[in-house]
Amino acid sequence: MNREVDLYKLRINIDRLLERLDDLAKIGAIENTDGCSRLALTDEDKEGRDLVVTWMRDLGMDITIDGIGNVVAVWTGPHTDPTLKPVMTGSHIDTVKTGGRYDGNLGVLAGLEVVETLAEAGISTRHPLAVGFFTDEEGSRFPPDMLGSLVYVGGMSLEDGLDTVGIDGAVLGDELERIGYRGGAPCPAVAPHAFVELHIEQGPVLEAEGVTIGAVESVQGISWTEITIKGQSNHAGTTPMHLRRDPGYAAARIATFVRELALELGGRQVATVGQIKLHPNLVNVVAANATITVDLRNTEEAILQQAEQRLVEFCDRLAEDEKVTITTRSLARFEPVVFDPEVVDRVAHTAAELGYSVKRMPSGAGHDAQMLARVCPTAMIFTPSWEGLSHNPFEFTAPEDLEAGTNVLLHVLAALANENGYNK
Ligand code: HGY
Ligand code: MN
Ligand code: MN
Repeated sequence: MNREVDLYKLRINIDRLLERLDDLAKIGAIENTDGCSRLALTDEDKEGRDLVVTWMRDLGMDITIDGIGNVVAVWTGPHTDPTLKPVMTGSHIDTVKTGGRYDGNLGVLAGLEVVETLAEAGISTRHPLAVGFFTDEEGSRFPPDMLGSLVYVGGMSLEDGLDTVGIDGAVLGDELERIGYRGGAPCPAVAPHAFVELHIEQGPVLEAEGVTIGAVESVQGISWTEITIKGQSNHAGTTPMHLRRDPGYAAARIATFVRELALELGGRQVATVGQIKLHPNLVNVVAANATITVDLRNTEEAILQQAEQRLVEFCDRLAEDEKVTITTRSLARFEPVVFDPEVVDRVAHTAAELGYSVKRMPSGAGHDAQMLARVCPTAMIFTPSWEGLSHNPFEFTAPEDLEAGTNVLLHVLAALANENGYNK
């Protein structure tokens, strides 16, 4: 029996969620901060996976691991129809090297909190509930980002995923084998009934406007390019300026160009140079070569394409002027994604009915939800980020906001899994 009135009054246990967040953050903890470092498929990632799988098992969930290491746990309550497709939530537990404890981790642990809250209340949903974590969402070790969920929905073949070479030369499939998470469940997976991801905003908007919940309507387009510049190594003291073919200088020009380009295009255009490597990287040597990464993003696909084209043209001119050779390699390219309006409405209405302030907004960051949106009705829930900080060990979201986001997740998932629109 589904005691709907009880369901409506149900709220999550924030202390239990905070404790799990704390326990997971201890793995790969970054000294003197609350952050953690668990790059995809490292020993720390394995340890984090093992802990979350243990919690899934303790909740009596049915766990599957697929060929790219995505882990999905399914919960069926006493009155669940196991033949129905699960309503799914989840995110990622891999982090960037200087990560916070909430990015991704909140979405996975909030999913477990929802299951535990329903189970202890003796309330089950018609559709099963699934909680997953996807491999290599960050993509900073093995580009592109959202690699695991991309394979999960069939956007990348399993073989290509496994053959991906990391920035450290490691092969993804070997690392997956090494940590014992190369599973047997098929990729792509059977699409869930719906997918909702809870995530910190990782930006300044909700905090600046004093809003508790973001009803995320879309994710902006992403373009990652690795640019390799080859010049001529030479003596820093003896080489006249007009004889130099200096990749270090060329890399610096690209970095300033993309900043100026973003400011010129305006709107939501952003541009980031996150990585610059010089070789031999010595104080008295004109570099032989340089590698630089450029991350361009925009909510408008056409403008993102314009930005990419301007970068190509700039590099062509620069190569000629500086007598260097410039080659580029795309590391990630995803068009903007619009979430399912009905699910977004459900997030917004649920937040309001629970008494939280809510704002409809786009996501600046990439998320696994943008891949699940290819195969089922999908949306996201945001909670505020302190000072908009993320991909930074000092990332923080207040407990009351974590609680609010997880309560919204509980009731959105329950409504979708009961299809009774009880809180439409
Ligand atoms: O790059 C991103 O937006 C995400 O953190 N992977
Ligand atoms: Mn994330
Ligand atoms: Mn991230």
